[in-house]
Amino acid sequence: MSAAPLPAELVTRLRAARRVAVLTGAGISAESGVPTFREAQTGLWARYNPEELATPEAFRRNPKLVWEWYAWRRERVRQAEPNAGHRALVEIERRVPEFTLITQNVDGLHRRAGSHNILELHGNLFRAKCFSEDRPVESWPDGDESPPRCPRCGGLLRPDVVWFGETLPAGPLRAAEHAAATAEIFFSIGTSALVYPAADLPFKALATGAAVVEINPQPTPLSPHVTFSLNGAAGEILPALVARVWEPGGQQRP
Ligand code: BJW
Repeated sequence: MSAAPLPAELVTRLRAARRVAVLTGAGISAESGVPTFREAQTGLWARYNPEELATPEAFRRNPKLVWEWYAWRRERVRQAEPNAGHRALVEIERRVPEFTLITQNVDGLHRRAGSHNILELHGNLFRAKCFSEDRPVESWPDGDESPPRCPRCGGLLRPDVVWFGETLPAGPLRAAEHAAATAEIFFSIGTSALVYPAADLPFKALATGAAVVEINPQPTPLSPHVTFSLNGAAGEILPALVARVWEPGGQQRP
């Protein structure tokens, strides 16, 4: 049962919708045991601020530290499984004719859950690229060197993610902006809505007349602007929404 009541108008509009776009952030993976970006880190990493590690300057200063932070995060994600929130988005994609899943997450859990039309705006933890040449590498040696070296030029490898001050991949960003501007319903799920240009997407959707739905247990800077605010965990609210909209017998009594 959902923590928040599901507005009847949202249920009706989602049932009829032909174009839906969804923006996800770290909160959707929280119920898989993956820490969100801005929550306090634990263990070895507790004394570091993630915003100060996710920059090219941090990598230049201390490439080993930054590489090892990402190696630690990769390991945590490897041990995690997609949760009910990820799976509910797979169900929505099956039912809506044009569905775009825009994610800021680098954990790959949407794909592992079975989503198809995914735009990864901030890259992926499981890929690496050369810091000097800015070109992806197919694989890298898991040997003594940290970070490993680029097999082409011998430069340092870095995770293929988008750090602060770097531009987002142009194709996925353009596609995300198009999906936001043409959606009838736009969901912002599990994101603090602080980081641009992703944080601008719900406003692009609002500007073209979409209903914007936020799912988050905490208010964000987007909250005052949304059409429907569902306060609670994505892993509870999304399956309840799918059941209510599409499953016979999933209709809630008023
Ligand atoms: C739950 C839950 C549950 C918990 N269910 N919910 C305009 C204005 C001001 C600044 C800028 C601007 N345009 C650009 C900038 C600069 C900068 C920026 O936005 N800074 C802001 C911080 C102010 N942006 C950039 O630099 C971007 N580049 C760019 O714009 O290039 C051109 C340019 C450059 C310079 C100047 C101007 C233009 C690049 C941004 C790249 C962000 N990269 C990161 C790291 C990726 C790799 C990694 O993971 O290490 O992406 S930062 C980090 O934040 C990560 C995330 O994807 C991103 C968003 O975080 P997210 O997902 O929202 O996570 P949290 O932890 O913040 O929030 C979790 C939420 O979940 C919370 O709200 C919880 O309540 C909720 N939650 N449990 C549902 N169960």
